[in-house]
Amino acid sequence: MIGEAVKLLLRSRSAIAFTGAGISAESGVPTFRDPNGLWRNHKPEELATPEAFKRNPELVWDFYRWRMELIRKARPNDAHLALAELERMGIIRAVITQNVDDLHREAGTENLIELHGNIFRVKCTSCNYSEDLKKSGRLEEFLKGNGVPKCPNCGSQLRPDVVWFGEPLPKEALEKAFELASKADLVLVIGTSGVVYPAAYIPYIVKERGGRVIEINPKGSGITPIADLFIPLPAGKAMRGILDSIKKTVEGG
Ligand code: BJW
Ligand code: ZN
Repeated sequence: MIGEAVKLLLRSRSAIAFTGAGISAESGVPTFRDPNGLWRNHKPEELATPEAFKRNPELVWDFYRWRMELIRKARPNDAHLALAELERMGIIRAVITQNVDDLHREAGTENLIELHGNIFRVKCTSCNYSEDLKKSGRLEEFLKGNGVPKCPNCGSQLRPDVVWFGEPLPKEALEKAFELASKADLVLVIGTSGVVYPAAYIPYIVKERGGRVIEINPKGSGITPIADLFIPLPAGKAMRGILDSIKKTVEGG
């Protein structure tokens, strides 16, 4: 199976990767819909919708501060690192992620498209203020605070710069993702349940245009029915195997 994936990747000319929460599971970041996932204890409609934020912004901020703390301590795993290496080798063109955890960037992926935002960015609910807390150096200060943070520009409530249910995805990111998908001859789908749209259209677009779909996930997903190759392994293990084998092939030949 790994051998087949390697063959397809080496033959491809415009491969992309499409990732979800499962790629960060081995970094200790909980997924959403697995048995121990985030939605087991928290209802999405109580935390990940604009209505929930209006109703109880304190609760929503408690949830996001807790996740920021957890994600801040996480490190990219072999799967994030392998994708970055495959990009440097010219084998993968871009990583399109649904994740907000910044781990692809930390791993060194350069052409990264974040469809659902980034948990380390905040934006104002009234004006167009936005802040990258890692870049501004205010993450520590921010995490120590409590309650609902206020906009330094206009005093309104700040919110996490992530995409909640019922909200549009960032236009530029979505357009770029669809464009890449429509030109890709292969997509490596890693660790997503493939049930959240419009993101989940990406593998379908690749497939429709005649491209191959390789899926890595210990369990089946909404994408499995269209996968040309399904690798039922954790992301780190599968990607380590793929990268090692590609390196051997490239160096050997
Ligand atoms: C491993 C592993 C290991 C475990 N290795 N793998 C069309 C059809 C139907 C519905 C819709 C549709 N279009 C829109 C909708 C509505 C809605 C939607 O999709 N609903 C469905 C759920 C029914 N979509 C929206 O509302 C979107 N907005 C929108 O459409 O706007 C339209 C609009 C236009 C103009 C004006 C106004 C509106 C927005 C969706 C936003 C999603 N947001 C979240 C939260 C982000 C912030 C945060 O992190 O808090 O995004 S929800 C959550 O789900 C998060 C994820 O990115 C997303 C996907 O989850 P993911 O990554 O797949 O994780 P899991 O947990 O589901 O799966 C993990 C997988 O990993 C599993 O398969 C495991 O087996 C696997 N795994 N260990 C590899 N070691
Ligand atoms: Zn403001």
